[in-house]
Amino acid sequence: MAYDNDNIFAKILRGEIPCHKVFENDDVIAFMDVMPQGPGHTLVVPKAASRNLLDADPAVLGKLLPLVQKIALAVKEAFTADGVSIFQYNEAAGGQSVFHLHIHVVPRHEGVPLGR
Ligand code: DGP
Repeated sequence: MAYDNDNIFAKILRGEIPCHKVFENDDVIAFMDVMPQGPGHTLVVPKAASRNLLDADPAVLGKLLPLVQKIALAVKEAFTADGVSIFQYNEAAGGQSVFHLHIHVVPRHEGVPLGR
């Protein structure tokens, strides 16, 4: 399926819609999820246009994972978490609702059940 330039994350990347930004460099932006599974739920969003992991440029993916690691470590420390869930969905059938590649980073604490 084709990339839709009017998806909500494309609008955030263009600065048309506000977000609570926690990190930005030339390749990615990271901001807080508006429907968090728990405190500190952060989304890491590559600036390059792709619907999801399935159509992403491997060069983009190569830069993305080290940044996900960096942001996950920062979020884990900021929220004094015991662990971190890192996940993403592909296409509606795979659970995706916003069709611009993004990685969920959710701090987790011992004894607190996972959201979903
Ligand atoms: P999914 O496509 O299923 O991986 O989830 C998309 C996530 O994006 C979901 O957790 C809610 C979040 N979200 C949707 N709209 C907005 C928005 O306008 N701003 C922010 N910060 N997050 C959003």
